[in-house]
Amino acid sequence: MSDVVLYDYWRSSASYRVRIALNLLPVDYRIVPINLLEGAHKKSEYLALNPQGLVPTLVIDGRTLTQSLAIIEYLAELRPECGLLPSDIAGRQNVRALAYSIAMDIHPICNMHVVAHLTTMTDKADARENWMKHFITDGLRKLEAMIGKFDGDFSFGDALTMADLCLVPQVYNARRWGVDMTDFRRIVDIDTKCAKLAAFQAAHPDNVRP
Ligand SMILES: N[C@@H](CCC(=O)N[C@@H](CS)C(=O)NCC(=O)O)C(=O)O
Repeated sequence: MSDVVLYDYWRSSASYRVRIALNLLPVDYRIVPINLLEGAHKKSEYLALNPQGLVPTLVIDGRTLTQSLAIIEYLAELRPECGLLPSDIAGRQNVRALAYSIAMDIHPICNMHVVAHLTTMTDKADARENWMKHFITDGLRKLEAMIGKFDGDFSFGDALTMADLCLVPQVYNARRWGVDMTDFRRIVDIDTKCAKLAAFQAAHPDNVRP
């Protein structure tokens, strides 16, 4: 049994990012499911690992790591040859800007506890769906423009980077909420290319659902 443990929720896009990174490196790991719908992330045992009460948490090298992008950067520094972060300072800045536009601008306002709070403030039955569609569409439009500055098969050139590890779970989430993807040609194209890769397939929520 692997010593590397990922505390994960199958539908969590932050967990999905880390699953792809682990598969790409590759690092052998086992998943401990944390069921967000049952509140497992708020139990004291889990809070002892991750005081924010968010998934994912990765235990690796005897360390307990939180925050998906900080985890991916840890893995990228552990194995620089994986190329998840480019070797040059300007390339790394570009990749982080793309990744952060998803992980720090779209994801937090569409998070479960944020949207749950929204529904306590309105009686509108479609408030949750409208909120998700609005902010995901707005964020993806901006991401499409950012990616348009770079040529290549993936978000930043012809190699996979941390930006693609954020893009694919965000697209999964967008489709789940019924976002119209017609205007996001580059994003859809990158997602299609990634979907052909084994590391992405193995990380897909349908393949890790407990
Ligand atoms: N910035 C954190 C965000 C983690 C996060 O928000 N995870 C979500 C699932 S995608 C979660 O645990 N949500 C629980 C909640 O909203 O109560 C990261 O990237 O790890």
